[in-house]
Amino acid sequence: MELQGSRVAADCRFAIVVSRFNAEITEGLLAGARRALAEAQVSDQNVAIVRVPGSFEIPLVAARLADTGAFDAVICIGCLIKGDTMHFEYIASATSQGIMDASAASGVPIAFGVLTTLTEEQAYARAVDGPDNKGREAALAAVEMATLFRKLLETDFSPDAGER
Ligand code: DLZ
Repeated sequence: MELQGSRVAADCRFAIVVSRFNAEITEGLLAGARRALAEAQVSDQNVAIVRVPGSFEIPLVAARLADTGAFDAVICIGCLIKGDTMHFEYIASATSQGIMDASAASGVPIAFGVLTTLTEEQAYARAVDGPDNKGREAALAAVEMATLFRKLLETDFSPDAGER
């Protein structure tokens, strides 16, 4: 048996958590994510967008949204740019671990669209319209995982399932 998700998620529901910190970049990532969802035939009414102050706040809100059971997947969007202090390291580590923990605890796929770059130029290059947009990549992963999870729910994995 081989299983994988699909590129079309017309009947799936998604939540996008977007950080306002570095908003010029996160809005570009959000636009990329929304375009990818539209290409996957996800209607706007099946997409909830929730804004938070910074990346550090993303995991808690992603966990809350996942726990509602209303969404097939959650997409996290943020932008951390390395500064002169240790802030970057702490927030990047807490955010990525928190998102992973939220996904594991809820059982809901949560895609990681949080940039962690050394410079602003690197961040802008990953937020422009096109195939390299990391919000787009996160949304495509969310579509694939959401549709895969639907298939996993419907699949009978018992050893004699094929004989029925
Ligand atoms: C404080 C802070 C700093 C220094 N840098 C960033 C950043 O590059 N990207 C980002 O998303 N958020 C940053 N923040 C804000 C924190 O994520 C958080 O919102 C605050 O520490 C308040 O909890």
